[in-house]
Amino acid sequence: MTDRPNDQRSQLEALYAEMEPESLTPLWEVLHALVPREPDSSAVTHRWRYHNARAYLLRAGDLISAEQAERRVLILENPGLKGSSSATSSLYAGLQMILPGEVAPCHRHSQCALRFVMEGEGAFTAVDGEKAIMRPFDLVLTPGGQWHDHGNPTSSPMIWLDGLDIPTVRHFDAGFAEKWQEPAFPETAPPGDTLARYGHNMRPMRGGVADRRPAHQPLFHYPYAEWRAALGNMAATAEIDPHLGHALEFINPADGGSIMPTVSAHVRLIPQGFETRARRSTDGSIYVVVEGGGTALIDGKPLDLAERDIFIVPSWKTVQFAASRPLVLFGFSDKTCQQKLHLFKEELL
Ligand code: 1HN
Repeated sequence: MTDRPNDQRSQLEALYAEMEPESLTPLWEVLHALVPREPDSSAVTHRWRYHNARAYLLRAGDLISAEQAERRVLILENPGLKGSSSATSSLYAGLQMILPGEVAPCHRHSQCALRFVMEGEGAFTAVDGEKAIMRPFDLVLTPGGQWHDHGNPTSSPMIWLDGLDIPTVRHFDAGFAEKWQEPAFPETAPPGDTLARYGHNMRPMRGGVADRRPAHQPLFHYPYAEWRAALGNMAATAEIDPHLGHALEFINPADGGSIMPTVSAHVRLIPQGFETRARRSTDGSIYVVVEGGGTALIDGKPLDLAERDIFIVPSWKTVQFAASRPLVLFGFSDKTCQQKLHLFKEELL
């Protein structure tokens, strides 16, 4: 009687071994893992202390130039996704440093990138030949397919967080990249030109003449001074969302949608003493602590938060924030990409 299952098992194993060279494998051995009852991310909750990462980045700065490295970046690799260069299953994050006088040479690629400035003032990212002069906590985009180079004409190191949709593009095997023939793209417009034209809920009106900027993705600079003022005004006047705190999403002025086709980004302010209600969503997220401090309770485990910490909340893990001081967060995720695929889900607990 007990022979039968063993017999079945050994015959199945023999079948698998014979099929294997022909690249045939049994679904019934993996079905539950392929189609889990609910998301079961390999990504884990993790926090990087900015000052620790910064020290390693400065050491790398003594050893390799931005030009030699092409981009001098320490990847924030999720410990649950080792070897994948991913921070969440769909997004990459890294800390990039550019030292005084350095340039990071011009290139373009299918992948969309955002920069969130951590430290320094006055270096630039040039997008299709127009510089965005960067200040702490500015958000700068280099949308897919747009030429970009970075430079630091100041006397201090400049450090920012890079966020890219690298794992998403890799998933689709749809990425192209090329280098520009010179380190910098020729200047096409004065710094701030696009922000002036597209950054104020308006856009240039033209009688059928195409604009210099791509119609689907014109704006690429969201200065801290502007988003922080908007968030402060909201916190002073609006009723607080019990799950999010005061939260504002960055939008693309071309269509009112997310900042880029694969990436959504937002900022939030959680007042001192406020505790958000538990919430979970399918978009694994990367956060930066911009101001203040407190605790993130992720899947019941407390994570202490200090200024400039960077942390991951994986897909479908419940999260609650408690602010011991007014807590300002920047966060980004693949929410818009999931929404386009009708996959996004959130649960308010
Ligand atoms: C990239 O283009 C930048 O332009 C930074 O600063 C990080 C990581 C992988 C691929 C391209 C940049 C990147 C990247």
